[in-house]
Amino acid sequence: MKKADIGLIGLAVMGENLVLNMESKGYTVAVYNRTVSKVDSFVKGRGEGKNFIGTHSLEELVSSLERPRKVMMLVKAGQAVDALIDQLIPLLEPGDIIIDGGNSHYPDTIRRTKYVTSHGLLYVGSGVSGGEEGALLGPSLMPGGSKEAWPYIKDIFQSIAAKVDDGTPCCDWVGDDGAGHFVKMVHNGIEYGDMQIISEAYDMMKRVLHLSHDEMSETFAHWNKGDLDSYLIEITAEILAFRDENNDPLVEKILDAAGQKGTGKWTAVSALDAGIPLTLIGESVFARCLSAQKDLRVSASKIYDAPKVDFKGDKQQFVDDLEAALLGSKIISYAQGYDLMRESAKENNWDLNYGDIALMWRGGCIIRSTFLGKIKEAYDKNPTLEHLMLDDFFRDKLEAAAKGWRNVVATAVANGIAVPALSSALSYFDGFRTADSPANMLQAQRDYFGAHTYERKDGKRGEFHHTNWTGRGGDTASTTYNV
Ligand code: 2AM
Repeated sequence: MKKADIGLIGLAVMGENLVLNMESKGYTVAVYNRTVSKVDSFVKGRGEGKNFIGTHSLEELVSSLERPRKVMMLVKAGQAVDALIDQLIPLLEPGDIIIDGGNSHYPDTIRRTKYVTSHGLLYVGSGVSGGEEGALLGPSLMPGGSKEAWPYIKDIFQSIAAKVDDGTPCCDWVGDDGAGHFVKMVHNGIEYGDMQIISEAYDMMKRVLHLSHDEMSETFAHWNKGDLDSYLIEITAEILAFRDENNDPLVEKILDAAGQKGTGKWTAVSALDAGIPLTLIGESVFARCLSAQKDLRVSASKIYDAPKVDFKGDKQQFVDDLEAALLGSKIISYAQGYDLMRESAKENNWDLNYGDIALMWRGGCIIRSTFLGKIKEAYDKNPTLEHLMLDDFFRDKLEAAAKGWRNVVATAVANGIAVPALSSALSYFDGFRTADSPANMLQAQRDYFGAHTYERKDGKRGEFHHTNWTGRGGDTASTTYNV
């Protein structure tokens, strides 16, 4: 019997769709699932008449595979992955490849790569983005781990991945050990940010401009033809136009308490650990947390006065300003995300290709957009670009957006409307382009109360001074640390 090109464990919806995608590209796939009845129902159901080999044990799965064997897991992140790895190791031979396509946290993938490779096998942790539909029709794939595995899985991965207009697949090797899952995590964080800024713009359109849902939908649809062209803007236009059975906009009936699965939080935590100002994504995570405190907010809304919304400006101009605010904030968010990737790559010894990462996100995934093409161009132009905001194209865009963006934030503040992401992004922009920050005061305070020392503007970097500010503190300096 013909052996399978790859094996898959985990026939939940992502797994099923991914193997259907592989099969449609000419690969034979062996499938296995813990609850084995699912194997038969899949092979006789959606897999009917197709090149699948249904297997009822891990032994059977492994023995049905072409060498080097490639076994991909798409199971619940966490314990299940470790358990499966332990079951697979004795069944596999040196050079065989275990792939984790689930939503694993990257430190786990770093640990598992070490563990699996210590047994002579190869390990790949791959981010898979694009949801169920992406899995079936073309996801964005972000594989990392044992680089020696890449030549063996490259054709399968790139053939099932989404393609951009010129046919380039949204999948390339990301880097060692946990790099693939790390980049997927940052992608999810950026997704949180994009969704939050869009929600804030919608809030302003509704509460400041009193636009109808059709007008809002048309505005987003129009923006989708410009710099903001992206999947999330497109679905926002559709959501705003969607009516329920009573012909009311459904979105207004949805409870404003956001859920989260934790990848945005992981991104923010990584940024805190790495000492990188990832403010927009951080605010987006916290905005979801505040939204979830619905009961508290309802109580507070009864005891605090809200400023009366009063807008006297030009509506169309303000819509244009909102577009500018979204674009400016989006640039900040991606610049911060790339800053985090750069720092984490340094810490983990990953050789990340930032242009390729933009290309992997260009199609297939939730944050797909034409904007990412511009990021790719920036890194193609200068592969060692230190920060996206130092690129000419993005500088010009930020400069052009600033006026409208400031007006949006000022209007929101004056009218008592929370815009945490749009406003913190603007603060970051202003902080970033300011050579002299007020941190001299912080340093003075730290030295005053804790003898933490400071460097001088007229001195050499690395030369620390302590002042006996009160005449009582003595001259002994304490140690300091820099994040
Ligand atoms: P199941 O159908 O037997 O529950 C998503 O939950 C997928 O992960 C499902 O295919 C599920 O299998 C699988 N899964 C969850 N925990 C697992 C485990 N400990 N071992 C193997 N597969 C697991």
